[in-house]
Amino acid sequence: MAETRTFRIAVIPGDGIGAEVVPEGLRVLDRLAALSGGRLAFAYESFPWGCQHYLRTGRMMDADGLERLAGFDAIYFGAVGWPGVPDHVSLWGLRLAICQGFDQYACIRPVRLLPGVPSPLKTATAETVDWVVVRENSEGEYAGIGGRNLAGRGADREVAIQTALFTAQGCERIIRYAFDLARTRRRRKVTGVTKSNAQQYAMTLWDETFARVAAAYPDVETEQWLVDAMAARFVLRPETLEVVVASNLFGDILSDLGSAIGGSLGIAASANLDPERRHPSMFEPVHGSAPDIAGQGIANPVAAIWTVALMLDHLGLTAEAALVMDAIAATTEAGVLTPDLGGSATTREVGEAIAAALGSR
Ligand code: GGG
Repeated sequence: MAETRTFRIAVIPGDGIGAEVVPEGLRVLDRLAALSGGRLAFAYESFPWGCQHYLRTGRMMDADGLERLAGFDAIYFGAVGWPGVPDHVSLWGLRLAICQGFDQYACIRPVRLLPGVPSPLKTATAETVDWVVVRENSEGEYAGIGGRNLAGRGADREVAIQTALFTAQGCERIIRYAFDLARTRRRRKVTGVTKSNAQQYAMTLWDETFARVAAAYPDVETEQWLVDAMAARFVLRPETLEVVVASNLFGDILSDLGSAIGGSLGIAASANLDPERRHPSMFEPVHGSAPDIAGQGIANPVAAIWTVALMLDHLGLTAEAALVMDAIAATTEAGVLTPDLGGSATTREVGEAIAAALGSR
């Protein structure tokens, strides 16, 4: 019998529905291992980090968190944020601490319309809604540089400065990543997105870097768009999009819009990659902790399971990743959907249906 390949996965369910959807992703991984005839195994270690941990210990993750995560093959993350802990404390203390600490500079967010899923766009089809947002994930508007001062003069005279940081190297590496990704897609096309008419320093650096990188990829079609126009284009001409590369904040906003066009935030998956593989990469659904539906067992696990497919791809298990995507599509096509998509299935029922569809393929 072939030797078993064991992948070590750090699991951080986090807050709210993170703890409900992550088990469904693990169910799918376990099913793949069971179907592999001993070829594959996944060894998990779970970390209880998140807002409850913060309320108990004063930290979103333990002080040696990065050291403990460093030896894993991948990190599987749920969601962060819970009422009672300020959102900037929870985000910086966990998700950003890991993404920035491990220099996971490429955040990959595919946008697709799955079979059987209704889109709010009446013209949307699987052919017209199929692109990837590449979000810069290490600097930009998330550099965390700034401060608040002068509150002593009265609340109405306080000042705040929040500075974005754009480096030529930071721009170049994410734009190169986008071009390399475009070479693997049906159309070789990259659209760079900025707001360089208003942001004349940082975003012109991005635009000029984009033009320089583009010159090294003559086989790839390119465009440079302003973010406001790009938001409208997502809705009006989605069929013209293939790989969209944008700064940290713009990429985040555009990918939420893309998720909504794909039917629901409950579907959208993401990968926070260290493409150079110096550190483990982290895989998480795009959605947050959704306190409004947490605990009801109705959160959509598709995003978390699609995220598993992105993780498998990164681990070199491309056939298994394709199997997971096929199983998701078979399940949505069969109408096994959670309430956000107009169905009545529970989180667990959708997870079980996807795991079962793996075995029938
Ligand atoms: N699973 C993603 C998640 O929990 N996101 C929380 C959030 O608020 N993210 C904002 C951001 O990363 O920009």
